[in-house]
Amino acid sequence: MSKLTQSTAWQALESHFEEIRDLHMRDQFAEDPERFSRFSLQLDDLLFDFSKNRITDKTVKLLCQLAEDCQVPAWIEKMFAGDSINHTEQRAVLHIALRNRNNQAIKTDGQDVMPDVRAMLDKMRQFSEQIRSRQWRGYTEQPITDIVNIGVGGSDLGPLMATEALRPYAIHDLNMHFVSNVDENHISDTLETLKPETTLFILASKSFTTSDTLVNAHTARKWFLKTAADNAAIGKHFVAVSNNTGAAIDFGIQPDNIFKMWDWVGGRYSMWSAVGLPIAISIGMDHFEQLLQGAHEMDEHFRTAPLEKNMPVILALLGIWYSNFFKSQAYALLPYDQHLRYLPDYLRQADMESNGKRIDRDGNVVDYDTGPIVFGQLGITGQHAFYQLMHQGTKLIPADIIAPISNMQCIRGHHRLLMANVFAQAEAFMRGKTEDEARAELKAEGLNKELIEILLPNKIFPGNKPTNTLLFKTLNPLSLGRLISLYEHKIFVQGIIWNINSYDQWGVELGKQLASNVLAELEDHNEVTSHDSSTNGLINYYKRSRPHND
Ligand code: G6Q
Repeated sequence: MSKLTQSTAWQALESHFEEIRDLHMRDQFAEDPERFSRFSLQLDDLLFDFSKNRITDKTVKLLCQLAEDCQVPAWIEKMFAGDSINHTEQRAVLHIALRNRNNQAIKTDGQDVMPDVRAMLDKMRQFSEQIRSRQWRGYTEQPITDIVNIGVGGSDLGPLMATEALRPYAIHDLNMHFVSNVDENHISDTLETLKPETTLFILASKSFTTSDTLVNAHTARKWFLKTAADNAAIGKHFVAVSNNTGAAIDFGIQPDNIFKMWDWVGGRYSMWSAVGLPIAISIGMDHFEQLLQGAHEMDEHFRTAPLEKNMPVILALLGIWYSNFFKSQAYALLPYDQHLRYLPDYLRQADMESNGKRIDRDGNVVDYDTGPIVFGQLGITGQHAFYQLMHQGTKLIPADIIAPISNMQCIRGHHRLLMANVFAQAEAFMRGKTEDEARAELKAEGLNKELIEILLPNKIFPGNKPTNTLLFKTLNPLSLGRLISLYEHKIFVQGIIWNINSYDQWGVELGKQLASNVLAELEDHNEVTSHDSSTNGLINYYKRSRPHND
């Protein structure tokens, strides 16, 4: 047995679980009118209601004890102090430095990283302002109208999510595009309507070795040169964000057009760095800095609030409660705002790539569950699709419901109905519908007795399905920054308790390595025999069937 499952705090939680597993939240709410105020936290206008969880005061106390015993506060300090907490890559984890707004030094290996961070922000400001003010001209002296970010995973999902989330702040004569898939349809569909003379490409790749991104980048350059016909024009149309300056220069990017990243920024935590350049161009640097400010405020809260009042800590502990004690396998993210449509994708990567690990920090295989299967979609779309399983299926799926209180558009009738769905769904997940309630409803519909008996079991909802609800005034750079930082730290706390390294990604590296081995075998028409019979069979079928010019 691992240290974690043997610990006093863990075992106390196991016995406590037996005590409360059959409690129904409907009864807990009926017995305690103060439940909402006791189980909710607020940071500025961000309200975190966690009262619709299968918990009591004792649960929260025991979970906080677990966090204490796992030394969460000490680990928070280690992260902020720039220790190499990503031990398998021997790197510090300092996305918090990218949004450090209080000018205090943040050191790693004895070196303050803040001067470099500030220089990067200045460079982003200068560049984004030139593009937005139309001072930056293409090779034919026309201003830029279209920005194409070419990157994948951590170099794509953050800017994609945030530019969409903050669309109302964008200027309308600049169109943002994101190309991540090496499937040629992605780049060719994107380039179809663009003109080389008014297009700017941002090649975002921390390593500058990711083949998907490089293949797309080469295709973009070829497309561009077909019209521009002059390599010198590349300087006005291609910039790079990378830690591998040499490779970016070899590609043909001018040194001045390279925005630096650092080892201590993980891809999926990098939207606060120059990887966020598309965000800065789209919404302007002042708004980008508001995004950083929001994240910084959550960082400060995380660092200073006591465990039981600490939003990321409580969110994390609730996740542990369901994963490890209720043995729930999944976790749903349900935003109720059209502009948050990429949020589930973004947080799915952040969570699953960080905590999808089975080896602990001491090199042992864990004997407990770690990261859940994270999924989600816009709440309204989900309601008409997969909520059925959440309400009446056999699985327990805790969910976070996320919604802004008002929408900028203010078209009468829309936002109220949206919010009505938020409250109604969270309540329905919690209360369910009893047999008596279902019977009364069917009777009220005037159905005959026989039909009522047939329908009745199908109309019962067990309820007792946990949800957190997160509300904030409006979706703006500040509130988005807070929200993303909240989830980043939630993931961190869970990683600490599970004793895993949330900041490496060997599973991703494997994918990069495997594809390049097979790619070499696809170069010719020879029969492949180096794999298992299925892989050989598939490769050979493909080689026989592909068009001759492929
Ligand atoms: C993120 C992951 C991964 C990475 C991409 C792109 O944390 O490591 O999603 O961001 O594989 O890598 P490059 O930026 O190096 O191209």
